[in-house]
Amino acid sequence: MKTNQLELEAIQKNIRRYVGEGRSISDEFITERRLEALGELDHENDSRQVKQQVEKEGFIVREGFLSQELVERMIDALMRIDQARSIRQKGGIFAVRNLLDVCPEVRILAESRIVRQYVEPILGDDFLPVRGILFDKIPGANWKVPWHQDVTIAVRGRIDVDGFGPWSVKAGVCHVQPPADVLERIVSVRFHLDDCGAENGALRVIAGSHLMGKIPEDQIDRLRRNAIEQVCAVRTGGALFMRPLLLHASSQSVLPDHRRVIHIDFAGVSLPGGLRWFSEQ
Ligand SMILES: O=C(O)CCC(=O)C(=O)O
Repeated sequence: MKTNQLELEAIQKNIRRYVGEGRSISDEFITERRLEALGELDHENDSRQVKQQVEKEGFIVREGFLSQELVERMIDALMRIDQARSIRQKGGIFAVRNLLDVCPEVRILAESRIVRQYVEPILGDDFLPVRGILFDKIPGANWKVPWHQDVTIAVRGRIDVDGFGPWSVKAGVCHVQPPADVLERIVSVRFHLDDCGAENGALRVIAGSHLMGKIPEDQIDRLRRNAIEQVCAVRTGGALFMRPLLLHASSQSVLPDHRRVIHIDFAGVSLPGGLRWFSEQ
């Protein structure tokens, strides 16, 4: 997406309007205006393609989704998060959970028009951002994950409802495995804040595996041995759209740099029996 000139013009227009209205200009304000400007462009054809690939293959990469300026703004915003909220390994931060609640700029991103333009064709017009996580990999706080599907969701509290379980608690937040039809109404968008290739812990995926429902754990290994994996390399500013039921894994990074990804789940379904998504507002 080569939007810089149009983006800048729209931002200038919006900033003049807001200053005229006597509103003050904060970091969050500028981020919001930049995202607003991106959302004023027409992404209809591209978002249709994204929807088709997400349905068929379970994932697609879109490079240049966020401008370099927006990436830098998001990194600054992440650095302002209270350190106590992050998850550490040997002193290094490798994850921040509940990102939609602890970083206002991540919520602004999740609720922006540009993101809506891509998520709405996939989930319909009634959807919510329901979980945000920052994943980083750096020497000292490096990690890998084996082949898996994302089968848990974060909820406000435990209510026993048919088809939901087992339950667990992560970082003080209640998690549960919902039935497959709930997971099928979720799409995850992973915004990349650093270049991420095979050496930098990129996600590896098995295309089409999201169509197999919840795969029993003892079948995952056989399945992925008989399948061809694909590496989802994404450059800084790019976004990976994926279904949570897509089989995926990631290796440790062998580079000395950050590998920061803002992972946001969007759901097009409300939960039954009084259950509520954790980040539902
Ligand atoms: O960011 C990664 O490398 C892996 C994250 C992951 O596996 C997940 O979101 O389930």
